[in-house]
Amino acid sequence: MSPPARVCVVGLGYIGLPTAVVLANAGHHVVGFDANPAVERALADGRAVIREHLLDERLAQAVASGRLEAASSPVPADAFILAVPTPVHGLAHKRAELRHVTDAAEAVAPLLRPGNLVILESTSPPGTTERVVRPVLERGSGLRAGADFRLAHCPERVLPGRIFHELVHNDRVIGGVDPASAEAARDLYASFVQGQVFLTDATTAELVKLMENTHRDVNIALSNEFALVAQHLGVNVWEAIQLANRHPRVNLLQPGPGVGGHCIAVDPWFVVGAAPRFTPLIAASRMVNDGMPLHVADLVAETLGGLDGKRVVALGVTYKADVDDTRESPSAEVIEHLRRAGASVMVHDTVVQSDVAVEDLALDADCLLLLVDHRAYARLDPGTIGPQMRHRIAVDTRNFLSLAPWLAA
Ligand code: SAJ
Repeated sequence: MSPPARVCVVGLGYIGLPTAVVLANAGHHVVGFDANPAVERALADGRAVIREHLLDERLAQAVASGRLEAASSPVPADAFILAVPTPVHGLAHKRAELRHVTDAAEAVAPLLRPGNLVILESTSPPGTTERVVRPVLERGSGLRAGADFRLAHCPERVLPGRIFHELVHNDRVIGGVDPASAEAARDLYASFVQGQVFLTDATTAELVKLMENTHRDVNIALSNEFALVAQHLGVNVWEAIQLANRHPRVNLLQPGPGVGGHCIAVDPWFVVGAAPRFTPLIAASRMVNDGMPLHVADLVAETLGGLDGKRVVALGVTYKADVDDTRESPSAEVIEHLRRAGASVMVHDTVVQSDVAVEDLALDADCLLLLVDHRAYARLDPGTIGPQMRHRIAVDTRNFLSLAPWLAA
């Protein structure tokens, strides 16, 4: 598909919208659809409802060029990209919710014509493209995947905050239901991807994506478990990790108050769900990471000598530093534990709300609890915050605040 094509992008979230913009600015004619009408209206006005570095200007450029438009339902196209959410639900062992994927496939199926290409970009359990999307598309179109239309899975690995850079420069893995499907998808991505593109089958591509994020989740769990061990032994885990990482082939990740976001905290469950008998380590790692918010609340309780009636200022509600995404944020769970134990918690987040100053929230507070290492928090001045507080206690779950000035205050 080297010449410009008509592309219909279904799902205009953190991945779909930047992908639609990059495709339009690469010369394709892109029509974007999202189940949320507010997203469609914003796109029609050349605006985004999400925040991402460079998105506003790149989106305005794409809309102004006439190559990116909004639609109230999917439209016929040469290629369809499904970039809809794939959350998990349930309590302990979570299961994939594929409703948005099947809804998107059902909406696209009647529009399919021979020679069309359908790409599932959503991170999905292994087998979703072959066993969920393929039958829905074939049933709804009367066409056969592979023989009549092309079908591939192309996961993304972009880092929020760097999406426009990584969409172009990251290597991509493309998995087709047959080689022709993988090649057709490669031709489309070749119009903007400068990284290397690797072709494989759909299920391998699905598993590759899950392996990338599961690897990270398991390694974060290991560092979180070391944090619990170090605390038990009276060792500074941050110092120990820094020293261990001096080994040329050791790279321990950072402990934290839990693992948030709709990727690292979610994707491992897709692997557990696909092979529960073979994934005790992956499941246990999820449990370790999901146990950190309660551990942080216990740490604050221990430090304050109890939580009832105490005033805590929580800094950071997004799932990680310098992003505005609060989905699956561990901070929310920490705050919930503290409140349930009788503490009153004032919440501040320098990225998602900045109408109140930390100094004001610190008035008569017993504890300052840093949960997210937003860059801006490095500028907090303990000299002005300390005197406001009833007790001068700070709990830093990210080893982020510089120790000397805070200890001095
Ligand atoms: N975290 C730690 N300790 C660490 C690193 C992260 O506690 O050492 C926590 C963060 O605070 C956050 C969570 O883990 O709550 C996830 O953070 P992240 O840095 O992994 O960032 P994500 O989820 O935005 O991006 C990941 C990336 N995947 C990998 O690095 C393998 C990104 O490339 C993926 O595209 C993205 O997931 C995704 O969308 O799948």
